[in-house]
Amino acid sequence: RKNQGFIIWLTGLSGSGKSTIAKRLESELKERALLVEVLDGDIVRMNLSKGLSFNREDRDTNVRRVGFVANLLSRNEVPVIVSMISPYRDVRDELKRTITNFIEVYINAPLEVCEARDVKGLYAMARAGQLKSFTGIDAPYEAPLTPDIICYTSEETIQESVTRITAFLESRDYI
Ligand code: GGZ
Repeated sequence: RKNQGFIIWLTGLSGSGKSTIAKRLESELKERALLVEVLDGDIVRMNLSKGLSFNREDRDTNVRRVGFVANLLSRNEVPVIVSMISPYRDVRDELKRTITNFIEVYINAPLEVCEARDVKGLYAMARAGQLKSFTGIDAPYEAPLTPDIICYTSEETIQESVTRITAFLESRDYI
C-alpha cells in the first residue's frame, strides 16, 4: 500500500486551525521524503476558483473543483492536503463516496474560540454586517457526522493534532 496517494481533507470553521495544521503536516510528510501538495481555500480562491462567491452554490462548486484536482493528484500517487471550510455535508459526502483514499478530518474548535482568535478580523466584520454570508455567523457550518479523524484544536496543540493525523496514516499503511 505504500506510495499510494491519499487526500487529507481538513474541514472546519474559519480560524479553527486548518491552514496551520496543513502546513505543519506538509513539513512532516516532506521530512519523510514524501511528495505532497497543499490546496488551501484562500489560495484556491485567488486562481482556480477566482470570482466565486460565498453563497452555497459557489462554495459547492469550489469544493467540487478542489476535489477534482485533489483526485487527479492522489490517483497519481501524490498525497494531497486540502484546507477548506467546505461547510456543506452533502458535497463533502459526495466526494467521500466518489473519491478513493479520501480522509475526512474535522478541525473542531468552538465558534467562540475561532471568533476570539479572529486572526484576519473577518468575524468582527461579519458581526458588524460588513461581510455577508460568513460561516458560523450568518451562514451555516454542517459538522461531519462520521469524520475519519477529529482534531480538537482548542484542547490540543497543533503538534498533537498533526500527530493524530500521521498516526492514522501510519495505521492505514499510507505512510
Ligand atoms: C467564510 C470567508 C468568507 C465568508 C471570506 N465565509 O479564514 P480565512 O478567511 O483565511 O479563510 C476563509 C476563506 C474561506 O474560503 P474557503 O474556500 O475555505 O471556503 S468554502 O470552502 O466555504 O468555499 C476566510 C475567507 O475565505 N472568507 N469571506 N463569507 N470565509
